[in-house]
Amino acid sequence: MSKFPKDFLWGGAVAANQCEGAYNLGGKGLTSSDVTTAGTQTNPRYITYIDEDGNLGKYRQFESAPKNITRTVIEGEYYPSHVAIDFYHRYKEDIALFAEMGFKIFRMSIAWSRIFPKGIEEKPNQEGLNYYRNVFEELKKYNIEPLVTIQHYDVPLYLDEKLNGWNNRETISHFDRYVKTIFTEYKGLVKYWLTFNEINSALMMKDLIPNYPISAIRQSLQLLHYQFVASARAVKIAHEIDPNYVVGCMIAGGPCSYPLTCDPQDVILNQIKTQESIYYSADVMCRGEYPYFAKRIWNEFDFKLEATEEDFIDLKEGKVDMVTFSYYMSTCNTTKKDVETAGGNFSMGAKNPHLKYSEWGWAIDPDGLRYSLNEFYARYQLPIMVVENGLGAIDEIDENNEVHDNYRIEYLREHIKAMSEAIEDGVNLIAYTYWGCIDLISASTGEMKKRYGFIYVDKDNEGNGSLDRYKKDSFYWYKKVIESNGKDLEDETK
Ligand code: BGP
Repeated sequence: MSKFPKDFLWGGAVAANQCEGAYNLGGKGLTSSDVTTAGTQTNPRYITYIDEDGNLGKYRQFESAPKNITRTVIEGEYYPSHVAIDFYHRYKEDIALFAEMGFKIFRMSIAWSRIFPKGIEEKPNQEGLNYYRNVFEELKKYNIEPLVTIQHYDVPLYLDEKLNGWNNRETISHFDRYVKTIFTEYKGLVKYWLTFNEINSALMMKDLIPNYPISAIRQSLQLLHYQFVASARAVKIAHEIDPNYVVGCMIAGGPCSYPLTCDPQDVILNQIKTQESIYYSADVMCRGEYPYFAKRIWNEFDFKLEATEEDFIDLKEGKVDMVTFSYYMSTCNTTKKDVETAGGNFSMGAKNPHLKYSEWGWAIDPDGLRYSLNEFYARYQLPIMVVENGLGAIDEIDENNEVHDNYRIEYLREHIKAMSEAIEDGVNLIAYTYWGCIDLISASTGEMKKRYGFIYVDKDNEGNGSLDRYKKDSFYWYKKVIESNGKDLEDETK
């Protein structure tokens, strides 16, 4: 007997800036991704700009920008988002492949700058609205439910440059207009929405970047407040427009970091880190108010929150309907010095001697997924979706255009088992969208070589390739998993 409920939503996930391409077509405005070059596992990505005197330059992503510059596209540089995997033109072919696997749900994002090219216009861009309508209608043809992220690391560049993006309270009103537009436009076509992708990642940068300035931490805390308010307002607007809309928060990583040792100091540190990186954000969005430990965090960074009475009312009235999160790995915290550290998209932490690591150094920990599901459910008692999980690996395509990715099948099988255990534990898990169900651009490195997909896309790190699609072994395997509702996890390719 399958442990998964019969209406469990199996599917996959992508994001606009990592798959669409067509960065300047259909009236779309530039976004921050469009001025970010490709990196590798060892080389950083750069952001390109022009300064006041007309000189062109670039600075490392996540580092502070030079003064008086305008971010811009520079000829001769390679920007992976510009063509990506050209989902913009090939969505019909790709959706047909998802349907062949039996997807019930497909997570994608809307690029804000396709709807409002600069972010600040009064009227939306009709071509952008039409594009997503066509995609949703195509999904509907196959009874695939869209799950739409409203902002997936993709702010209109103009709004970011001129208004200072989410550092400015004014951005909330532009976001209000954006969400009102899409909630009205796509009523009846979309049911599930996520406001901000990995909203809590803003607070993880300080552990990722050495010597991260305290002023940047304060800035992140304020920026997060504006996003919390914008998200809560979006929940309210959604419910006013259609009471059937289900809106979720999207948290990076589960609450599954471990103390490296049983030294109480490590345990306390681990608790503090989990509060800071996960619950600070998730509590506001699920419970409608800042948690009791928020003041300690604010005091630690000597931070004074700029907030209005109305903000707190919005937070209270705009609690999310479900919890969703991305889960790739667990981490370890310790007060000990000189420990080996691990890789990861955000929180790296100490290396766990009990776990194996991916080619990119990310811990592989299916039990951590079961643990996270239980922790989230115990705390919020809301329906849960795992909206990102997957293995980024180097795939080899052979002369028959086959990819034997049994390592991916292995990864996935263990994580599906963990989810089924969590369901048996009593967790109300309703959906699973595997990240990068079709190969796409890596968010952290900008590479193509780091592949997650069930579908291989012929393209390399430099942007060469036919963009043709090929089914990997995992494609057939996942199809069987969906058909059997998570019961048949055997790998016959072995
Ligand atoms: C998450 C992002 C995704 C995605 C994923 C995998 O943090 O929400 O956009 O890319 O990580 O990371 P990467 O692409 O760096 O392998």
